[in-house]
Amino acid sequence: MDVVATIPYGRFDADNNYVADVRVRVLIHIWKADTNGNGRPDPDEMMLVNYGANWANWNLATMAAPTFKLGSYRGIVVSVDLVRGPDAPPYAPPVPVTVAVTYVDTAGDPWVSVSPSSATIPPRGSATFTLTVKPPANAVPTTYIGEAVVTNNATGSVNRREPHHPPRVIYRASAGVDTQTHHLPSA
Ligand SMILES: [Ca+2]
Ligand SMILES: [Ca+2]
Repeated sequence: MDVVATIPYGRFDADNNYVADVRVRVLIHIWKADTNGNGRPDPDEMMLVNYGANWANWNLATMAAPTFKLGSYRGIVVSVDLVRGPDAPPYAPPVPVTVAVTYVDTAGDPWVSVSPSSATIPPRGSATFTLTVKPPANAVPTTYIGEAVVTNNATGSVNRREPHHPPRVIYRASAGVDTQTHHLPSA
């Protein structure tokens, strides 16, 4: 997840003297719990994940694997503050702030099908799955990246493999222990 907060450059250095008037910072926190029950994330209820605090009219903060880090905590809090610089006027008028949050998640790919969709693999056995990719005729000609996700129904473990061009995933299981390897042979 990326968060970018921006203010107009004219508010950052209105007189162009290279001394900042007002700058913007951006912070990402995890709100662990509403300990005092007031419905709001208070400072002592949050832990800092990342921040951007450069002397600029915009800042970026990133958070990797936000869903995993959030876990069962209360929420993710994105906050922006305006900081008076050394050249700040006595009264700083309201400053418009633009905040853009970009979050990329995985989703099923309708272009890809797998056959068979599941298999029972005996100890020390293997199974072969064939992935078929059918991009539509109007697909934008660029590089697409996907991954094959193999879920072990017995252990619940999930293994991911990025299928660059090999069309097959071979799934091997050892008896009783979760030591499967997923071999991706060359196409
Ligand atoms: Ca200035
Ligand atoms: Ca609270």
